[in-house]
Amino acid sequence: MKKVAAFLLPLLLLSAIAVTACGKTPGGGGNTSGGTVDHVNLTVDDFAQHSITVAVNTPFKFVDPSDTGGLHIICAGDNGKCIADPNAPQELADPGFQINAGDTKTVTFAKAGTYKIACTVHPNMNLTIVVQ
Ligand SMILES: [Cu+2]
Repeated sequence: MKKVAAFLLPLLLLSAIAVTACGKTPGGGGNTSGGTVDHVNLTVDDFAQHSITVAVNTPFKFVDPSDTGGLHIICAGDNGKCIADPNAPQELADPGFQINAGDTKTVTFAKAGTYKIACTVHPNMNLTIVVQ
């Protein structure tokens, strides 16, 4: 019996490591090409306090998951407040756009740069988007 346990233990440890390594990639969600992402999920895992890289002049989606999502109001800004950013897409200007669970909002960043994105409903939702 002891021999079986000694054999199984390393296997269990390896399995645990493999599961951990296959965990979520933070900061974004999804289809990547050239290091950029084409959408972000409005979730703690993907949005809050993350930084993502987005391609300039390419449609980019804010996705509010139907199962875990909720009401968000997204704008260019910081810590729950909209801050005017003349380079940001018009949809992100004060007061931002409202989005509900299951909805998707597509915007296009026409100018390269670094954008801070906030949610006026949840001041802890802060996302940095690097457009290149
Ligand atoms: Cu929110």
